[in-house]
Amino acid sequence: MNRLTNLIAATYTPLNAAGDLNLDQVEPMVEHLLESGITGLYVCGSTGEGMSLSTDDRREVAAAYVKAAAGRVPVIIQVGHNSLDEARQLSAHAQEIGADIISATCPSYFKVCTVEGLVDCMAEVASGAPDLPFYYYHIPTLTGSNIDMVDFLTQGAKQISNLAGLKYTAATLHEFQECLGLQDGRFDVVWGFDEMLLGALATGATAGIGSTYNIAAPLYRRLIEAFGSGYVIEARRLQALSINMIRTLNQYPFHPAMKAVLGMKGLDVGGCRLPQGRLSDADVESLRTKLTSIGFFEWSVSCLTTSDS
Ligand code: MN9
Repeated sequence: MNRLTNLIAATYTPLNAAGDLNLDQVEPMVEHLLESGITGLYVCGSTGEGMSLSTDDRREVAAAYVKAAAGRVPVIIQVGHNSLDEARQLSAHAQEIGADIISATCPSYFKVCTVEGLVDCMAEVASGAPDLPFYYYHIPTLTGSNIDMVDFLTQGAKQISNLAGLKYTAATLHEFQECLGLQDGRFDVVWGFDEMLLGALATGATAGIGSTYNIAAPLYRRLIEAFGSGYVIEARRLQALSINMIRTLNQYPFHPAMKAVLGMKGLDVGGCRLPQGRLSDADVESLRTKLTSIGFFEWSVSCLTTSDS
C-alpha cells in the first residue's frame, strides 16, 4: 500500500460572489499548493464544504481537482453523506474520474452508535469504489459519533476489503498511536488537527491532512523537518506560531476567515455557503491587521530551513 506522506491540504471549494462554484480558480489553487510543498489534496471534506454542496457540485469539484492535479500528487475525494446511497454513488464517480483515494464521514443526523453500525455504513460507501483505498474520516466533534477507532479498524478490515486507514481528527493521541501500531502498522492513519501536528509526529504520524496547510505549508514543512532532525524545541516554536495563527483565525468564523486569507494571497476563492457565510469587509481588514501583527505574512511563506533559522 502507498502511504500518504507529509502535508495533504484539505482543499477549499472556490465560490463566486453569488455562492456558485468558481472552478476556474481550482487550477491556480492547486499550483499555489504544489509550489508551497503540499503532497496531496483532500477534496470536499469539512474544509471544502462537502456537506454544503449539492451532489452535482461535489462531482464537479472532484473532477476539477483531479484534472488540475494531473497525477502529480494523490487526490482524495471525501464522499460522506447522510444518504449512504448518495455516498456510494459519489465513491463510484470518484473512481470513474481517476481519483486516487476515497474517504468518508459517517451519517450524522441519525447518529452511528456502534462499531458494527459504523462498519456496515462504511462498507456500503466503500463498495462504490472497490479499486480505490478507503479512509474513514473520524471527526467526532462534527459527526457526533465517537466510536473507538482501534475496534473499527479491527472489525472493519474483515468486512471492507479496501479499508486502508483513517483521517483521524480527534485529540485522543493515545488512540491515534494505537491505531498506527495495530496489526504491525498495517493501516495508514493520518492526523487531522493542524494545531497538534507536533504531538502527532511524536506518536508516529507520517502525514497530516488539514486546512491551514493551504496558507502556511512552509511553516509546517519546517516543523516536520525540525522534528525529524531531533530539533524538538525548534519544532515546538514553529507549532506555537501555528497555534497562534489558528487562535487568531478562530476569532472569526474559521473557514470564511481562511478563505479570506487565501484572498489576501491573491487566490479568489470567495466566501463559504451558509450556514458559514463570508466575512464582512471590515472583518477582512481586522483579520489582516491581526495576522500582520503576529508576523503571519512573513513566517507562513518563508522556506528557511531549520539550520538557517
Ligand atoms: O480537516 C480540519 N478540520 C476542520 C481538518 O476543518 C473541522 C483541520 O485542519 C482544522 O481546520 C484545523 C484548525 O482547527 O486543525
